[in-house]
Amino acid sequence: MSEKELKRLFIAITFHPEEGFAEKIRQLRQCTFRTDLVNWVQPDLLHLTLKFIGETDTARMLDICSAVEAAVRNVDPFTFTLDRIGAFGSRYQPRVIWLGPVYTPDAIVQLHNRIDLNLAKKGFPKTFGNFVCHLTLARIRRIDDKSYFWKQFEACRQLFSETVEVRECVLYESILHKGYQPQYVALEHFRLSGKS
Ligand code: 3AM
Repeated sequence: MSEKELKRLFIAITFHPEEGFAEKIRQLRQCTFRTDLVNWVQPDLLHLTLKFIGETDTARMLDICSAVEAAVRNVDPFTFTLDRIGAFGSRYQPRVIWLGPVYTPDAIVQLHNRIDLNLAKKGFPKTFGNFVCHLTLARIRRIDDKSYFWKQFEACRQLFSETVEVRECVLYESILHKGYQPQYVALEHFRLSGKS
């Protein structure tokens, strides 16, 4: 029997930064020092994850594609705003700096739910816990001066107001490179076809 080919897969919405975004990130980066261990995500890798699928036999790609196709069928494209920064982890140990919406539109929650449900029907495990709509900006390994970090972070609360136009979902392969940024390869695009 031939060996399985595995790919690390996830479904996401690609983020296309507007002019001025890089400058806002530069300001936000002043929360951390050069000596801290923080990996800022390269702008061209930014995305909103809708569903992490994980290591998957490529023989199952057809099932994934038909599940996502069905999930986006008859769904209208929509727009929303990313205007809130947050951090996963605790105040003592922040782990991820993210950008999300103050008001999460129902449309994105429904899109996540539809994809999750359709994949579950094909035997993929359902996502555990609530879907938190966010764009990961940085992953933190160590911050030495946390009070400085939080003070600067608070100063950046009103910094962002980024428009996201959701016209398609993308099936990505994530290729991990030890010590470097991952590589994301777009394998399939699924257009939100609209109701008419
Ligand atoms: O861009 P974010 O951070 O939202 O965190 C990973 C990233 O999402 C997430 O999948 C996206 C592409 O790598 N991810 C990685 N491993 C995961 C796991 N085991 C995971 N999500 C859930 N469970």
